[in-house]
Amino acid sequence: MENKDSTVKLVGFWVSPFVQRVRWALKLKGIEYEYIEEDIFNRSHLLSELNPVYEKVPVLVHNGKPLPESFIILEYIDETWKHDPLLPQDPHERATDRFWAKFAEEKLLDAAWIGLCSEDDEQEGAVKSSIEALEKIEEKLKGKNFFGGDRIGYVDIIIGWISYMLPVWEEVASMKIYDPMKFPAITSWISNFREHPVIKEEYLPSKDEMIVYFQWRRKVLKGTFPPMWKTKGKTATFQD
Ligand SMILES: N[C@@H](CCC(=O)N[C@@H](CS)C(=O)NCC(=O)O)C(=O)O
Repeated sequence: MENKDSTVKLVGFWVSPFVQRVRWALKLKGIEYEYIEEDIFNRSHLLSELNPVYEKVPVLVHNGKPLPESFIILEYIDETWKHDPLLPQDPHERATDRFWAKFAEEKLLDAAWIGLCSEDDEQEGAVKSSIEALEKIEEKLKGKNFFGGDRIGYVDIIIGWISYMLPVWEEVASMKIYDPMKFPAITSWISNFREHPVIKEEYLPSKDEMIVYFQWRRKVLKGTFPPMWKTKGKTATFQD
């Protein structure tokens, strides 16, 4: 367990799926930490100091040393507190997990976010692309409780947002990406993930608050992205 002299702080934003990953990882490892809420629309000096390159949350601060970017933070947590590993030990399996995490981020999260913030053809393209990504994830999850098998791990945490945030984006933007009939493996993964004793206990933003927040984000961001389907797949990212 956590060394008494070590301090862990997490700078976050209540509705960020990237911050949520770090919360889950810390909880799965049983690491105590101080949570510091940041107003990302009125950034503090603290965030600019801790993450001068991107000025985004999450930032993990371990013994005074800051680290940004959810993927990197998750790996750092796994390497620092080795019990209850998130990534497999075998190098090829580790690399494969990283592949799926990257795939899900670039092909699903980014596309679904564009879907949330667009309409008409642009939204249609984003929805199509998101469904194609879900099809690949469905194949990968077939016959398994979690991504890596029976234990929850790195990829589950990375794609965990699908289990509670994707339905909100769909509702807010009147789009349909996830169909439980078409994606039975993802459906059972969602229930395994949400019912996991540690995940179940961790904070999640309420659905009502997410709806209000994302309605506002959609309104502000609609039409502000460059047409993604004309830029060779280079997409705008969450919170751009
Ligand atoms: N790739 C980053 C994305 C982090 C990110 O986009 N964070 C958003 C909150 S959801 C943010 O801090 N936005 C503030 C801004 O863009 O100024 C990660 O995985 O940590």
